[in-house]
Parts: sequence; C-alpha cells; structure tokens
Amino acid sequence: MTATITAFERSPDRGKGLARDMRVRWALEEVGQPYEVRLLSFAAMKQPGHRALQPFGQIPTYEEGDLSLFESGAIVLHIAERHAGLLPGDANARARAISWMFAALTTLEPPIFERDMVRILDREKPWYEERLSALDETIRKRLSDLARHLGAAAWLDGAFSAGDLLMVTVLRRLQGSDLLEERPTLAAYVARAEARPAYRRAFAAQLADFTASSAG
Ligand code: GTB
Repeated sequence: MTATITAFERSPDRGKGLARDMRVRWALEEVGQPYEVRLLSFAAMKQPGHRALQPFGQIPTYEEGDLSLFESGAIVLHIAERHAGLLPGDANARARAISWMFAALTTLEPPIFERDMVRILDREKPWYEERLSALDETIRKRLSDLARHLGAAAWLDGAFSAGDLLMVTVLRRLQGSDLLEERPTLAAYVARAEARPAYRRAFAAQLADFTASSAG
C-alpha cells in the first residue's frame, strides 16, 4: 500500500529541503518505497482533520492503510523497521543505529533548531547576542564530539543507517555557517550523504513540490 505523507504547501525555506518531511521522503527513497504527498497550507495544518493525525498541527504525518503516524523520528524508525536498507540486521548494530537516531533528535537537533529560531525571531531582543553565542558554544561542543567519533569513517557506525539519515538532516540546518564549515570532517559527511541517489531524488521531489505550489 502506498504511503501518504504531508508537507508544507509552500515551504518557508523556499525549496532548501529543511522542513522535516525531507527526512521522511529520504527514508522512503532509501528503502525504495513509493509515496504520495499531501501539501498543506498553514491554515489547513491547524484544522481538526489534520490535528486528528498530528495533535500539534504540524507536518510531517504518515498514513499507510489504517496506520497513521506523526513525529518524523518515529516515522523514519517505522520505515526502517518495515523495509530493508536503513537498519542493520545484527541486533546490537541495530540498537546502536537507533541510538544515533536519538542522538540526532535529542542531543544535536535542539540547540541547532533553537539557534535558527533565535536568529529568525529574536534579533531585536536585548539578550540576542548572548543567547546566540551560548547556543553556538553548545553546538560547537556537540560538533567537536561528533567529528571525533566519526574520525575517518564514512558513516557513524558501519554502513549508512537511519542514524546517519537523521543526523545529516539536522546538520544541514548549519550549512553556510562557520559552525559546519570549520569542521571539514562533518561538512564532508553531509556532502557524502547528499550525494546518495535516494537523497537526490527526495530533494528533487520536495523542490518540485515547492516550485509547483509557488507557480500556482
Ligand atoms: N517533532 C516534530 C517532528 O519531528 O515531526 C516537529 C514537527 C515540526 O516542527 N514541524 C514543522 C511545522 O509543522 C515543520 S518542520 N511547523 C508549523 C507549525 O508548527 O505551525 C520545521 C521547519 C519549518 C521550517 C523550516 N524552514 O523553512 O527552513 C525548517 C524546519
């Protein structure tokens, strides 16, 4: 059964693929599963119909037969558990890959996401510079630890996994900033992931959706 996901009708990032539907699209492409996309306006996301799928009125969601899911991490884990290609077969390696999924979403993503929010929403606040530099310091520590772990390896733990997929979607938010560019190990890690055919297909699909909705 073909899954349906939801995404922004008109992504505020103007096609950069930074919204969290991108990780779901990429996971589906990695495992070779077709999917359909329902594009939603901000108003539609807050309607009861969508809140029945996503209690917080956000994207992405995932529907497949009588299953509906929200939370991008849970959706990627579901896809990785149902289809080969994103989690190792060995039980211990699989558990480690899942640890990296959590690390991406709970150790790296919060300060990186908050940094973007502060930069967008709080520029006029008296505490702006102080908060930004505190977040930059936290992020630098996390990136330094991540780069040390990665070392010369291609991926976080053996073969490419859902842990790498989520980690790269989080790190992409730092592209163009010194924080990522000053760490060539991590910049190369992101570039390596972005060169994957599945990533490129997912990126092209979200860009096509953005372009079509902007033309309409
Ligand atoms: N924890 C949830 C998950 O992982 O699924 C968080 C979902 C979430 O934050 N969704 C955002 C949303 O629906 C879109 S991804 N926001 C609308 C709302 O809350 O009303 C976050 C996002 C938005 C925009 C950009 N951008 O333009 O660069 C990047 C990321």
